[in-house]
Amino acid sequence: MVDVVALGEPLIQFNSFTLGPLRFVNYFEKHIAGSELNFCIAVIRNHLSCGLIARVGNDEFGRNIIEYSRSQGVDVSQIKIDDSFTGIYFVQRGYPIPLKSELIYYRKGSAGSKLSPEDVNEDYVRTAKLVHSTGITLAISESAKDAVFKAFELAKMRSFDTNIRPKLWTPEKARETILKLLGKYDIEVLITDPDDTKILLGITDPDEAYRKYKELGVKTLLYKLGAKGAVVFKDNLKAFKEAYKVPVEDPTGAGDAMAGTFISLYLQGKDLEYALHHGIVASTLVVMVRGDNEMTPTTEDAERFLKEF
Ligand code: ADP
Ligand code: CKP
Ligand code: MG
Ligand code: MG
Repeated sequence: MVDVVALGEPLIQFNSFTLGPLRFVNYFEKHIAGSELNFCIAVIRNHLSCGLIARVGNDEFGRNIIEYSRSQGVDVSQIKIDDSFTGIYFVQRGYPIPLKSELIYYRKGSAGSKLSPEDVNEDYVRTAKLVHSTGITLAISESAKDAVFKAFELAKMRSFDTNIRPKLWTPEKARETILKLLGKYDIEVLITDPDDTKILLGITDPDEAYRKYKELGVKTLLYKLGAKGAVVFKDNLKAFKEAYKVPVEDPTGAGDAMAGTFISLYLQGKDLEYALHHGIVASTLVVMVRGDNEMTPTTEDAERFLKEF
């Protein structure tokens, strides 16, 4: 039994050691990532337990993901070994947009994309406080999408990060599928941003977005504004926190660190501002390095950051 369950595809990340187009990059640094795994690690750093429902390949990378996840405290009992290969991707940094990264995936047909409803253990999901997934899992395959719907059906409470990846599906398909999910299930915390909201609702204004998402059954909205910071809404409460100005090495994974940190503290009954501030701290540390989850702080380390920085 775990506090939080996440469903998604863990991936091997090859992060460019130097900036620029991949064809000129000679060295890559390996990291373990994937949005929902990053999220789980952030939940755990904030002292709740978390398990990942996923598949990895029967290969060295699959074993690497399981061993790394276990070493970070993730409950790996629901990670299955599949005969397909483990998905990988490369991170191209700082080109053509300075301070931004581009993800180049080699994941079509991967073990992770074979995730299916039969992988969703009913007791495991039912007993968790909250079930989390993202638009990435909805996009990678029909069976993975069905797994998310099944888990959300069984869940006591749900959080969802829209994470629309234009390389994985069209905006039309993303809108149709995500709106179907939001229409069907009440979402305790929705994590999204203006780009995704433009695709989903045709608007970007945070207050207007909250009104519309609320009509769809969203209770709390965590609205990320990239280098500007983030804003959170719940009932009549609204809190904004500016991002910190720090050197950016690779922003990949910042949203997941923020989401997992926020949810973990939210579930522990911390107030919105406390959870938001800790989410901002986690994402700040993550953008400063290559790798999506190594820098995600514990609650105590984030408190030190807030006092001393
Ligand atoms: P995602 O990684 O999901 O795309 P964002 O890009 O909105 O999410 O980033 C999430 C959080 O990470 C932001 O709210 C902010 O706190 C932090 N962040 C992102 N980009 C920067 C940046 N360039 N400088 C400082 N903080 C950043
Ligand atoms: O939205 P974020 O930058 O926080 O997400 C990053 C993750 O799963 C990254 O680990 C990558 O593997 C992915 O999103 C993805 O599939 O794009
Ligand atoms: Mg971003
Ligand atoms: Mg994101």
